[in-house]
Amino acid sequence: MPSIHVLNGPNLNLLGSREPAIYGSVTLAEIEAGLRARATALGVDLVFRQSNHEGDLVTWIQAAGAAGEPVILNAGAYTHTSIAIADAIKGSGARVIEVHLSNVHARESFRHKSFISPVAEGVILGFGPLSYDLALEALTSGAQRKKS
Ligand code: CA2
Repeated sequence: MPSIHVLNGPNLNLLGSREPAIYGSVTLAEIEAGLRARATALGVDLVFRQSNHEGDLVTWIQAAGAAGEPVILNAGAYTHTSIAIADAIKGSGARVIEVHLSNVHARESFRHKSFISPVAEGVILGFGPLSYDLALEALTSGAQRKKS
């Protein structure tokens, strides 16, 4: 069964506990459970991970790229800072859909910059947990990879 890697960056483990006005009240475990149910129905295996450490995300992206398996990536605040994550995507050839719970463009200007968007296949943001579901849909609907 093919695997889809769902990788979550720093502080996403705090979802549901603080800042509900921005991120809602759903926990990361609840996002995982909902996504797993959808994935099972679609016949795909999910590898769902979260780390507060940039290097973990780099390692996981490299591994997904080497395995030829796609990634749904919410890199959290590393989105706005991490050349290392962008390099891992580009260098490993990983197919990546960038997701965000919030509409980062409606927030502080430092969140408007993404180092990931230029190396991602697509970006889905602002739909809360549904952003993850839409990314899964994009990866499983037969949408063609855009060559860059
Ligand atoms: O909207 C998103 O999904 C973000 O990737 C979430 C990140 C933020 O830094 C990005 O700009 C946009 C933050 C992760 C969650 O942070 C929390 C902090 C406190 C309480 C709950 C979540």
